[in-house]
Amino acid sequence: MRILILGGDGYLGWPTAMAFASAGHEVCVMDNYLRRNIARETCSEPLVQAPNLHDRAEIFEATLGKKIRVEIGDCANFSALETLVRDFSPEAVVHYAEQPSAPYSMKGFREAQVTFQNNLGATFNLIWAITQHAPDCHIIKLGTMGEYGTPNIDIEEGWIDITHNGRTQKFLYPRQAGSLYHTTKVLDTDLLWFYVRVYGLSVTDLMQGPVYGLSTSEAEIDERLLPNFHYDDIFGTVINRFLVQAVAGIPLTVYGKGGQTRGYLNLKDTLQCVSLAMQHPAGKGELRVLNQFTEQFTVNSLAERIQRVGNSMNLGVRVANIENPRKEMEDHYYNAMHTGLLELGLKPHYLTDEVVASMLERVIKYKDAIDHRIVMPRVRWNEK
Ligand code: USQ
Repeated sequence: MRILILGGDGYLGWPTAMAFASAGHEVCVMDNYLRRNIARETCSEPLVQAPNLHDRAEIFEATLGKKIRVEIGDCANFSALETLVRDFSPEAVVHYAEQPSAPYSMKGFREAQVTFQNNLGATFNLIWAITQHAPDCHIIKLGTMGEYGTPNIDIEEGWIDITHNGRTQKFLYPRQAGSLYHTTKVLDTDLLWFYVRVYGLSVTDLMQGPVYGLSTSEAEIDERLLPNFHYDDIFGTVINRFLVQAVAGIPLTVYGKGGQTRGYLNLKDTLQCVSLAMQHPAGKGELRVLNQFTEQFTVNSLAERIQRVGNSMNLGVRVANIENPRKEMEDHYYNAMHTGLLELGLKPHYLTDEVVASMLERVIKYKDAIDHRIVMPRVRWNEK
């Protein structure tokens, strides 16, 4: 298949590009280096600096013998995206091209504006480029479990039947996100749903939880192909941060009471999920929503697990409940459905002690590169 990956330089985008190319697909990636620029601007560099996208593609071709076409360009610029869609004529598009950091989006007006314009602009332009030049193309959009927030009822898989005054209809499950970043994903979903109804697009919205992991099978072949592993407060997701903190001797930064519950998944499972969505496309005129995570944890239970495994490796891990920089519930009900991807064939890689130990081992290799200054939270939700 011809697969276009938007945001192909990212933590998820690059491993996805490699996985599809090594499976024999024709892959083109587009990226504007927004994450790299924000990382530089906010001193949030990854643990290991990745080669640029052209170099990554060259290394990949030299080691695996498969090509990945690279386009450096901005999806929020319609003519750049339209030209590529017309020229490449994708059969599927994976849309990761969004500013992915909740803390960055809450830093101030300029950061909120960048997030808003980039994320909504990219999604809007993609919809129009596909409508005009590749109307049969399946759009696989990375949404987030954070769109639902933490409601006091079970979270369904995208849709809910509502009975009101004796009449029943299916609606998108209510969304109430906890950051401007997460809110842009809610708006993306609404845009997609509108254009699915009007133009009969075929869309899968993957509501993904926080991802963890340092490697994928293609990256094992050459270290220069590793995903961008962030542990700072801006781009680092909580498990990745805790792994680095455990190795660096920094007490694990549990925000507030630590009862915040989320659905998590291994990076390897992100690749499986996107591939399963691709193999089983949404129908025409369908917005299919799949909740993409494999296990639910509280932040406290993650910290306890990483502490226990770290201590068995003599790391002397400590845990500290620090003031929560975010506005979020620290103790709440959470029960989210996630059967859709399992029914499509997902075989989860769970967060076992062995998996935690192997991730810690890998971080230990790069211990000297850890920058202690970028670990503690630098952004507060209620400071403007
Ligand atoms: N947390 C801590 N300590 C830390 C970092 C985070 O207690 O040092 C807590 C947060 O307060 C939150 C939970 O851990 O309650 C998860 O935080 P996170 O930073 O791992 O995840 P989040 O900011 O929600 O965003 C990440 C990705 C984002 C993706 C999202 C999925 O950066 O792109 O959309 O995970 S979800 O959270 O399901 O919306």
